[in-house]
Amino acid sequence: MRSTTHIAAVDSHTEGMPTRVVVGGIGTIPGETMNAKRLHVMAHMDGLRQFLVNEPRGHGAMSGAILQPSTRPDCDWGVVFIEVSGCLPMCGHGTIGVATVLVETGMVSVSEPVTRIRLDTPAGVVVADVAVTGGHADAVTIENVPSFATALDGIVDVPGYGRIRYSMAFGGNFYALVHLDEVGLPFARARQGDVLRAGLAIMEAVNATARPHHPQLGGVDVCHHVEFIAPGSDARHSRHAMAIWPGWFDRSPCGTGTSARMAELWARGDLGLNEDFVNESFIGSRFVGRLIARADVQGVPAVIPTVTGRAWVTGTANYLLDPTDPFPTGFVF
Ligand code: PYC
Repeated sequence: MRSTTHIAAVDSHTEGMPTRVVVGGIGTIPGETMNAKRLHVMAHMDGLRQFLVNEPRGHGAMSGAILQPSTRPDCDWGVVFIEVSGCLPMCGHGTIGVATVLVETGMVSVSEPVTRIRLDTPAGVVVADVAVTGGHADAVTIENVPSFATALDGIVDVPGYGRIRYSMAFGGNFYALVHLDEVGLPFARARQGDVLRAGLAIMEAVNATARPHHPQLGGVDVCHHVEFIAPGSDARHSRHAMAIWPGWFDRSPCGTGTSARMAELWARGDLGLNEDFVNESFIGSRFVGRLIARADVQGVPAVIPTVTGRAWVTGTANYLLDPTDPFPTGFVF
């Protein structure tokens, strides 16, 4: 066996969605803040991201998190989120996976019944409260970054679909929120190809005509997620299909998408503080969300969401690169 790269990971899934938690082999990524590290990975280390998430080591819906020393004195660990679509500012299912791995591997000091972990993410500090019994992480509640809506009931012209009504909200990433009825498709996995095509067309049209922009976070200015809301959803219980660039669906209920949806419902006056919001994924797994406080992002009214979900460790692995491997950064199929 020969290898020029050797990366240690603990693999997990959060309500069906994988998080490959990188625990060794990368060293400290340059950058004064976690967002600077994210931008550094995007500019100079993208081959490493691709090596970890693309086939044959990953797959078309792979996601991960690179653990880093925190850049702030008030956090336990730093995290750079990676997935097939790039490096996210924040990832809810990924944070739940990271917190579970940190507890179950003893990489944080564990206390029962709750272990609090403060994480330095590119989008800001995220607090994870892990419910622990006998060393097992039973569930994780994350307190996410300030979330806000930037458009309610906007209209975008989408080639092949016509005028589509959408809302835009930030919950750690920007989300176009679209009722499935708008594109005339059923909430059915059998039609996932059609739903995905509609999602990618909406992303392209929104990014061409009304590209979102975060007022504080550098390099957060694109919509790569369309949350298609299923018929019958309301402000207490919603089902959705989360279409993500360049062409896959979140298997989990999407923590940042749940946060964005709650921010949108709050902006409409349909969801108040301290009310439960159940969000179901395309595969039927669930997160429970809550808005716990108001906030302000440079004059934009915002809310602080919490999201509760579960993750499970699925394996430990060492990912190697043989110098004769013809696919050093893997491939997307
Ligand atoms: O859980 O926030 C999330 C997420 C983003 C993309 C995939 N999952």
